[in-house]
Amino acid sequence: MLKEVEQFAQEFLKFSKDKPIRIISHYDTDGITSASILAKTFRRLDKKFSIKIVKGLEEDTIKKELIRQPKEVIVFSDLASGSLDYFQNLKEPIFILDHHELDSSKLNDKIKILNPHLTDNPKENECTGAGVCYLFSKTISTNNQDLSPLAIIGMIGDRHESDLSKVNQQIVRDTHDLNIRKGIVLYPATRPLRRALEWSTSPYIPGVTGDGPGVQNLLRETGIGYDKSLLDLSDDEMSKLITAIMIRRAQHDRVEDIIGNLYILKFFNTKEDVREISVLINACSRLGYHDTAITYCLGSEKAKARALDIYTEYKQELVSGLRIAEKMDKVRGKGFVILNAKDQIKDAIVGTICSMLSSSPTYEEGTILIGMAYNEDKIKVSARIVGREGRNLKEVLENTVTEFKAQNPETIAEVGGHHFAAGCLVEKDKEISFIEALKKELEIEIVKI
Ligand SMILES: [Mn+2]
Repeated sequence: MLKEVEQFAQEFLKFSKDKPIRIISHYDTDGITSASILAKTFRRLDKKFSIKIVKGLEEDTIKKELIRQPKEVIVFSDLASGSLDYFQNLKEPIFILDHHELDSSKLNDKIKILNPHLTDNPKENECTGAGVCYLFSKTISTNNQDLSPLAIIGMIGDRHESDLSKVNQQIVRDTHDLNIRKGIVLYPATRPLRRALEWSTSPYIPGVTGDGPGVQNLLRETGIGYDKSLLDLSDDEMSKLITAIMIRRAQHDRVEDIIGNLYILKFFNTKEDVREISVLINACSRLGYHDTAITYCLGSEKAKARALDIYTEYKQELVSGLRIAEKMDKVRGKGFVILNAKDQIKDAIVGTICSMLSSSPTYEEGTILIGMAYNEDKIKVSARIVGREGRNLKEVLENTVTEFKAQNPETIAEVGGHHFAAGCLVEKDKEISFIEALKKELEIEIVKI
């Protein structure tokens, strides 16, 4: 991929010589770390830049950003590969650093793009948005190799940690003060287990997550000291802990689901669990504190303190949201459950809550979980599936919206997502009509089977 990176970097440097840069990046951990790597790189080059963090690239957003041309150079990171339709009539080049799949027939000479899918060996070059940005940055100056921890955080954020590609292995090698160890994927592995267990939302442990006495029982049962961290455990203690958690998660769980690689990194001069950093960045950004997330990545102590406050509040929201979701009245059908939380759960976390419940042993494999929560005059709808097999959730929601549109032609409902996670927004005053359409779609399929 080196050849492609070099060519891209050269073109970029030439084109941005006397121009300020506009970075547009995705709002998840990978997008935030991507933007942070670029920011640091441009700062070191003494270039002027600004950053915009977005949830997705809608036509409106793109139009607004493109107005900045030709005065500014536009760089997209961790997104835009799927938005090539909007770049068919460019007058000035744009630069894209991304790893998402793309339709290469839509490329043109104004679209300058670095993406592993476009290289000779996409499998070897597989990496995240932050990985692509890091390669770019390192090509500009080898001094930027010290930014590899950010690429590692992006890698964990996008879950590339288990089967490392060649490029990812290189990024790991570039990173000093990184330790990788096999173990149970409870985080943070660096702090007392009683804490990690109480706040454990992924894996979600019934009777333990959010349950102080439940945590004590588990630790007493395994004979593990209260203040030990995961990293302190002996092999024997580790296997006792795994058993105790497996018993509580039982049903359709497999050991592989809770075992993985722990990544321990020195960040702000302390040993941190990368999974924890990744979730912290994600929490800040999802709740709208993009600046805090980025300045935290750039090493600001002040941002760190603020990020920790936001993260603590987020964890509390999640744990209480989980409890509410468990107790709530649900619409249950064969193979599906609808949780209509209305205003009891924040819309920003309803998808996460559904993801957590989908990994809990409460529901059978293949069950579709639909979470709904109010967002001002709209309802946020999130769909998740239990396990790895089952219907394509994006299709389920698309069919639902088609049916719903037949009754409500004026709706603005639009679906996003993929096979295993999808979502949409609908008008709040059409709640009942939407649920009817949803039930119809979910039940139809049962008849077909
Ligand atoms: Mn990404």
